[in-house]
Amino acid sequence: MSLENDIQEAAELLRASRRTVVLTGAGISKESGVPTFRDALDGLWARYDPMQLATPEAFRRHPQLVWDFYEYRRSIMRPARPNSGHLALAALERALPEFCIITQNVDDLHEQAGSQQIIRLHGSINANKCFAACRGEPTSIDLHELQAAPDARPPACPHCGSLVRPAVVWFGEALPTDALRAAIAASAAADVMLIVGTSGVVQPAADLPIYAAQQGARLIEINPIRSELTPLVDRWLAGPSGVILPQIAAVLGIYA
Ligand code: BV8
Repeated sequence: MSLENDIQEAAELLRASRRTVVLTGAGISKESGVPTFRDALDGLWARYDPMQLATPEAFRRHPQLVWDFYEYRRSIMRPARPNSGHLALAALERALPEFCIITQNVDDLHEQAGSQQIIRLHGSINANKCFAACRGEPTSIDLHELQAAPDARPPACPHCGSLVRPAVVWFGEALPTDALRAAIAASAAADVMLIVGTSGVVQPAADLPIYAAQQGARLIEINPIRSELTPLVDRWLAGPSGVILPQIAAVLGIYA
């Protein structure tokens, strides 16, 4: 089937869908200039594997290196703006009956694009918390409120003196219970799941399409290349989400 026919069919499935869920990964932010998790990072960070840095063990062992890694990624994300893929999803949410995004991403481009119903599986790179969770999990820390040594890398928790860390879910850490529970429930109730820009490698997010398919949902993947999830889906639309999502929305007469 041609890509044009697949886009038409995807639009028809969305038009008929009462409950639509979108699982997004780093690929949807690629056209905003945010490298995906598996893109080789450039400069100083080219020789590091994010998988080795995004862990509590790495932070315990090399707190300044891991803190600097996140400051580097924050510096890349700061100027990034939503691309036409993010904007198309926000427009689809406004037009379709029940619509939510489950994101693996730690950037805030879905929020910037105007999406409202967002389940964040892996936290936010723009937030920070106490590594010791001294006032419960999460003990959120606003860097602007730090009096003592705000430029320390990493800063110290103003309550207990422990290290401040990015409020993201590292490998080996449990996902937020409420978010994972909501994501599983939304996936199991969906008529259609769009799977956008994810390699489908990271668990337990990669299981969500299985929950959807088990309850009869139609799965539509948007990714320029095959992923671990492609064998599961009803339709794989091979291309960039910043191009394909607006085309799907346009078939429905929906424009960002
Ligand atoms: C946990 C925050 C348990 C940090 C991230 C089985 C069950 C449970 C766990 C495991 C399991 N097997 C293995 C595990 C452990 C591990 C895991 O999954 N490892 C993998 C590598 C095998 N999982 C965990 O550790 C999770 N925790 O399960 O805990 C537990 C329970 C109780 C108590 C204690 C512990 C935690 C996982 C969360 C990790 N944190 N992010 C940070 O960002 O720094 S995940 C991180 O990687 C990203 O956030 C992102 O979510 C993920 C990368 O995935 P993608 O988003 O898919 O990105 P990727 O680069 O891989 O792919 C991009 C895709 O986009 C590509 O396919 C590309 O083709 C496509 N693309 C490119 N351009 C475009 C495009 N698509 C569309 N348009 C384009 N233009």
